Amino acid sequence: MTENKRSKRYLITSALPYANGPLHVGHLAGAYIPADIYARYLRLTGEDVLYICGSDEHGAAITMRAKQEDTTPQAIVDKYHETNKADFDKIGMSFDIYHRTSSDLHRETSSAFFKALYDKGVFTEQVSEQYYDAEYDQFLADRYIKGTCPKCGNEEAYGDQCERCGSALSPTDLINPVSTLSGNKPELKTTKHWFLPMDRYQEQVKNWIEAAQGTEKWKKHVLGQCRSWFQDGLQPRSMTRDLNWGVPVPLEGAEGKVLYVWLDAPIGYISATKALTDDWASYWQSEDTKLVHFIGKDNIVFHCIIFPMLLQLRGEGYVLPTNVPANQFMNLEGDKMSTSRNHVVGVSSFLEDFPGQEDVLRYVLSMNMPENKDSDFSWSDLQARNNNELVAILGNFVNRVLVLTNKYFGGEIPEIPAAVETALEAQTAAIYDSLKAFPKTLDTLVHKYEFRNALSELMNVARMGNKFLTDTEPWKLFKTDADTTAGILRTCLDIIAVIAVYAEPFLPFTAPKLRGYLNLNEAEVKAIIEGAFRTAAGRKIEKGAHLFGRIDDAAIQLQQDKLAAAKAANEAKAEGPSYEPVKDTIQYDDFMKMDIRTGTITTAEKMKKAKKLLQLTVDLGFEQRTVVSGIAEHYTPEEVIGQKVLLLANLAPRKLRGVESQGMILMAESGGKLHFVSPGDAENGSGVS
Ligand code: B3M
Ligand code: ZN
Repeated sequence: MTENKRSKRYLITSALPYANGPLHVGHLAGAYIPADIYARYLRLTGEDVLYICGSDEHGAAITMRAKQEDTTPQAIVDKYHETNKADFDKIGMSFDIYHRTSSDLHRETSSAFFKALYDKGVFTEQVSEQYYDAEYDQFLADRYIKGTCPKCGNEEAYGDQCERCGSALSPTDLINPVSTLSGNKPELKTTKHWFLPMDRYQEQVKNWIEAAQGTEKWKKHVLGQCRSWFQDGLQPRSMTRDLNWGVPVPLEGAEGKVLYVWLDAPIGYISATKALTDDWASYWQSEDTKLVHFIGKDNIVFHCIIFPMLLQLRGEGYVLPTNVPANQFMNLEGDKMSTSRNHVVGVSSFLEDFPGQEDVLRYVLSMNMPENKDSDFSWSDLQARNNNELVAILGNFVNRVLVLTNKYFGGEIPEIPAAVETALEAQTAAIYDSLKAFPKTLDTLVHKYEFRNALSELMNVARMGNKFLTDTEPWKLFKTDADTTAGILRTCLDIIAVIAVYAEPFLPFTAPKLRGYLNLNEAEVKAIIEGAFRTAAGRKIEKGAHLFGRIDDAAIQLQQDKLAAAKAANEAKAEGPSYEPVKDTIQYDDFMKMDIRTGTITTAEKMKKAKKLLQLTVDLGFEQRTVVSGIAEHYTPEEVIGQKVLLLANLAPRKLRGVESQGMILMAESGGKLHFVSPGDAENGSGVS
């Protein structure tokens, strides 16, 4: 069906996300939804497909998170492997396996892969000066060191890569490097590592990439990045690290050293395939396999140059990628997505706020996919696409056809007289020509990784149906010509049948509903793919339901407020604590009028219809006081029992929600939280001055 020879089997991978934090919509738009569309489409059209993914559980990103959370790397990866796997599942990612690189199988596979290359003399052993943080007694590689990128001046470049210009770096390339552990200027210390002399193997990779363009054109920005690296000249890169978390280097004298995460992680695709099937070699070591890596643009050098270089050097017939259709980045409301700044839309938080609307998110991300340039996710766009496209076009068309078919014909299209068929042919010829041409158009776009255009073509089929229905007005015609009405609805059902089949890769939660409304079975799905299906008389058509619901302004405003609150919190954090100006000067005598005493809270309870107030009893030693305090949004009653406090004891009593409050507890406000000011070990009733 496409100009390229069809492969016998497809091996599809998505970048293994670091198991160090939750997934957000930018991840989905980058490396996961495009791959899932591709895998689902290939399965739908009868291809042999393996779709591989899993957690990337080594590297500095993990150990730094463990340090931040004062826990172990294993605890971090265990937590986020599970949550990411669950989120992928909830959003319909159809991986054949979601594996993990902290598994024994992966460690054995990557260790053996390294050893085989070592035994072939691929690496050079180098004792060199590396940056070292004396305070942490740790060498600094990758994310443990940052500084100014020598290529673009980005002051936040990491030791292995600059995320702004994409340059592959080594720590010693950085200008003004600092340790991300201590913040200190690192010192240089000698250490031994095994380097991949990429300069030595540049030609073989470069030649392969140029030759690969003859099979399938790579995206311009991908090819451009690779060519610019070749232009600059590849440099030797260390394939081992002084870290205690990762795949131990399987060599004598390599204690305390592990494989570089970007050596072991891509091998994770192979170990995951091994975990999935004993037949893994017929995918990875066969020239009939078409390997396609789906990634974000920051992973290009690793998937287009380093990993293919290692596969070439490994030999054993390992397949090299036919294509690496890397996506660019998706921004959020015009700003780069950032988990650390909480400027993200989390996958799980979206699904909590919009339950059952997985396909709304998939649709919006697909229509905005950053296939060749950065794109932007905005809440207003999500609302507009949902309301004006999914609801108003696809949902509306399907619902009207199902309602009318049930209303006029009890859900079963009757026999249509031959004369009516003939008369209708003139009106519907163009529609059936479009339906016949659509699968080829879609196939070409999907095989060119143009998923936005492919989904637009699918939506155009719904637009065509909607227009046909509106133009023919069967709700008016039925009164005078039931037979023609049946013919019109039958054609609309034929249109819906095509949508029901080809929506599967894009809207996997909606497609089964559509197939259910039309009672399409597997054989009929195949017939539709072969273009040999028409809705025959007597087919039971279900009443159906609204596929999508409108999203109102309030729901969008809530999300925009969440982002604004996160932004404000970041700004507050960035500016450091903001201080209230000191109040006007008072005289000593003014202060001496206040009688502040120490006390202990002995009872506490929430007050009815007053979400901010707790009613407390404070023991002053010489008496018990009832106090109403505005701390209910910061503490539960249980949390404050036994709390030592400072009480302004000679404040005039006042009624709050019907309770007389006899004094005021002194609280310190910081970072939006209220903190008790504790008198330490002073006895209850002690005077404060
Ligand atoms: N974990 C980087 C990333 O999450 C890395 C991908 C590995 S794919 C083998 O963007
Ligand atoms: Zn740079």
